[in-house]
Amino acid sequence: MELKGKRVLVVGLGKSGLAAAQFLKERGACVTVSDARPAMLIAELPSLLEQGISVEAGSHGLLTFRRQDLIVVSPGVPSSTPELAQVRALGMRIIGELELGAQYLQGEIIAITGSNGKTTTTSLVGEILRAAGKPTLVGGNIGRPVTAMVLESVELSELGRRSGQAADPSVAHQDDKSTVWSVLEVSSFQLETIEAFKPRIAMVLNITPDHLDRHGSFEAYAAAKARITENQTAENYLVLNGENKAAQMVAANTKAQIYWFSSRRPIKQGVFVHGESILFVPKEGAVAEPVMPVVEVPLAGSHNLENVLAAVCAARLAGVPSETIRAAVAAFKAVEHRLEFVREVRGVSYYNDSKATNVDATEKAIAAFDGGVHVILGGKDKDSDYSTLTPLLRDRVKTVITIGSAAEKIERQLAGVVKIESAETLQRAVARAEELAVAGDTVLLAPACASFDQFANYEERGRVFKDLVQAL
Ligand code: UMA
Repeated sequence: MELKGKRVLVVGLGKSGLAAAQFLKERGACVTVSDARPAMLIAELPSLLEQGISVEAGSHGLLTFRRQDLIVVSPGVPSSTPELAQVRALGMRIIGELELGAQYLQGEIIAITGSNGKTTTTSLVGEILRAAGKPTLVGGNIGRPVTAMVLESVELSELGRRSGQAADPSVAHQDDKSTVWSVLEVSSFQLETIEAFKPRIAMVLNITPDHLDRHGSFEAYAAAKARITENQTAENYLVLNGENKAAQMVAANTKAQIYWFSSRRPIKQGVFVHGESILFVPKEGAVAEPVMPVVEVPLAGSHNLENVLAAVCAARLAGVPSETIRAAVAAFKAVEHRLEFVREVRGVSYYNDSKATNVDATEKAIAAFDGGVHVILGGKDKDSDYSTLTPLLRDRVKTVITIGSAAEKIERQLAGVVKIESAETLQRAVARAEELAVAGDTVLLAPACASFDQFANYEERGRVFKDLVQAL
């Protein structure tokens, strides 16, 4: 893509917008950024202006949008934003930050999407590839914009070339020690605005209801996720969860080679659990290779076992030997805010799963414990149906403690199912949980909601929870 001299508008000035604006500027584009926030809230304003980047703040102006050759949107900006809808109707080119960055990344891409488990799986795949000695970068929705990864991918790739490890250029897709691997966590928001994004290995871990407020329907949300394979060809791989209906449906629309993973039954090509072992079948009809014993998986919960199976599959497809995978998985530590053990206080265990920002994730978090759970639910509602938690709450939960703006809806939908207490704030919720819990119980922050009503993001919510628990 030729950027020199092009007028490019970046919409949204969070992490992605900032990285994209700087990336575009470095490549000679004439860059404007537009953010709905008032100028006084944009800390980077002086430095942007100093770099010669124009800034529109406080609202989006249609004229600014119309004046461009290209528009790059941040993931959090809905495509229904009126100014975007209007210039799209005029035929203007609109891409996301992921698409922009991915066009310039060197080497191969492993892209991981799913409603839950993306971050853990992305981190784990990254760790395994690093353990195998492959030049590896990890980014995307996990927190590092793709445009911010490009420079490092170019440098790593040149380093490999100079050290004489380059592959024979006449052989397509030949992997070698110098191939840079970018492991990207990708969200439905990012996939909505791709054009040519083409991962060597794409993975759909699961698709369950989330972000319905943004996508409008589950079908639209699933369709956005399915775009991960849209540009893949027969040399590429698509790794799918054999036990998740919506993920299975992605198989109908791909040209890539499909690999399945399953924790419940043997499958013909991919990774599955058989007895006490994790096995990989490299090709339909081939003998299953043992990768590692299940007991060596260090993460709690059956959902995490699925994440491990998916990561094993991607790593084998990227050419990592089983012994390396086994050692890297066994050494892997739970990612912060994902069913993270915080502390035991008077026999009560406290877990931080602040990343459980939807009902399905909360369901999985609760299911990781046998019973005696006091769960903190609430935050900003995303048009979710909390009543689907009913059987699990009856089975394993002693108390639901609600916080945030979704509290009333949660209390209404779960009335009569289990004891519910309203705490409003996380601080009061932790204090109340401490009073209610007895030795052997678990206090779990797994809110099933976004955090934005009371916190900057789920990370801040998780850190506040951990601080409160440490102070008990
Ligand atoms: N904004 C506008 N106009 C709008 C909407 C927003 O100008 O109509 C502005 C806001 O005022 C703000 C900026 O856009 O200044 C925020 O942009 P953003 O929401 O895209 O946030 P970033 O900081 O760029 O973070 C994004 C991802 N955020 C979202 O998808 C909401 C981060 O994922 C990601 O880590 C980061 O890019 C780097 O790739 C977060 C997330 O919550 C963790 N993701 C969702 C999830 O995991 O469920 C998808």
